[in-house]
Amino acid sequence: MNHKRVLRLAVTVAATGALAAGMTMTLTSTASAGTTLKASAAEKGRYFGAAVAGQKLSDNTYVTILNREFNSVVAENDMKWDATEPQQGRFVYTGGDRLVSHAQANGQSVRGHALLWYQQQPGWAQNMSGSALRSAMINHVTQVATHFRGKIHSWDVVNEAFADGNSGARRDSNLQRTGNDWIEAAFYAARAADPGAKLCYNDYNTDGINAKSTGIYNMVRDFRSRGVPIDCVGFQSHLGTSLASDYQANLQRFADLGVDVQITELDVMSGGNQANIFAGVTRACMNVSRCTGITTWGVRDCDSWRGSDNALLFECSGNKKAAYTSVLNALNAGPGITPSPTTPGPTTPGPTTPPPTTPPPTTPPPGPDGCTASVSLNSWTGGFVASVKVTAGSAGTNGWNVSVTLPGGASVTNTWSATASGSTGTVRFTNVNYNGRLGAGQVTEFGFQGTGSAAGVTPTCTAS
Ligand code: G2I
Repeated sequence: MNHKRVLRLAVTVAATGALAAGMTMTLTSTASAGTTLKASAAEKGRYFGAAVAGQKLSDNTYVTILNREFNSVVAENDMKWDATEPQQGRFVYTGGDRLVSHAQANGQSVRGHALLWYQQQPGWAQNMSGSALRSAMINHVTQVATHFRGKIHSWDVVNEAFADGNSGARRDSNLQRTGNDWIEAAFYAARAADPGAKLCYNDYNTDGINAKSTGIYNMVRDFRSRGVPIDCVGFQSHLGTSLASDYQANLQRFADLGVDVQITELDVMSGGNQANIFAGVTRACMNVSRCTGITTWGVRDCDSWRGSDNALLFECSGNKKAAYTSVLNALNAGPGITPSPTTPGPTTPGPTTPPPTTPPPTTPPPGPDGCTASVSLNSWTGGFVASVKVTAGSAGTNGWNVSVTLPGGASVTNTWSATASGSTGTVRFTNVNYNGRLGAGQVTEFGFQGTGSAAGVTPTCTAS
């Protein structure tokens, strides 16, 4: 307890100093004191994830770290094309379903990886071309995204479609040879199959402003301008011994196109700079308000595809490495995602409730300004997907409800990260178990899909 009081005092002093220095700053942008990666990321409105190899889910040391530190998971291999459709039209979801169950039991969200990729295709697809391959690949996207519908936070719809080097062009592959529009066709198919999932393009060697990242940037800009349904870009960030000085600027230029960005497969060569590079990547993500989460590609060094590079945050024994501490500190020091403009962050000293990962012994009263909600709509003729941001007021929340009144003829058909009561007229959405407890100014998101039009809906948030 004393320890917490000291930390709060330190936060107050830091905030006062910054205000005195004339900076625009809210309490959400001061230091916090999470003690796990997931708690510290969540305090800043982000997730912290790991790639999971299905066979490791029976390893106790591995699972203990996974559940203690990570609130997002992605299948390292189990949702790829060769794993999910080994023979054409025969779908196998054993590994993917096992990971989703693990995630749901442990309050973790799931990234889907990857619907289409030139590697790890089943043999039958490798041997296909032309219109037969085009229909097989779109069917694959539709079937897999439909199977996991409502369970995936973000899908890597297309992985690694750009060439390395200076061309900035598409990579040659059997997929590319079906026609340059294969990527947008895949995004449209994924949106139709799972309208609630964020749809991402994911690639490597995009760790800064370079020819390859610029090629991708131009594609994303084109997609946004033509309404192709892309919501996010993943930066794998398999890194060596240095970090490009424009790493953050590169994330920011994509964010400025109106997409979220995520660090999706982070690992870093060991050596003198490892901890600094991990911290630099984390800081860059925290400094970009649309950078919604970081995933490391594995849990411990010995789980990594990079073998002797010792590229991750934990030793095989489970011990935390220096890089772990540097990431945790960077998460704690980073700004939170800025609350929406209608919700100025509190400028007075901190929350009197403990941070969200430490359940308070008694239920604190609802905060003076409860919570606020804002909605962003993705609409088409006859339907819509609504993403709702819930921002806690200065006392945080133990739970929340958001009500929306839909126009006549509109109806909610699907909800994620919240529970809906009712489907027409006034519909009330209540937090699920892992996103009800929010720290002061913290943001969480849920969504719903519907038929009809939701134009003009205004959400009302109530905290408990
Ligand atoms: O290559 C690193 C990553 C680059 N970005 C996309 C990711 O999907 C990719 O992950 C790696 C996995 O970490 C490896 O585990 O993708 C590799 C495939 O290209 C995965 O390796 C494969 C082996 O090639 C297979 O022989 C093996 O059966 O892992 C399989 C399962 O252990």
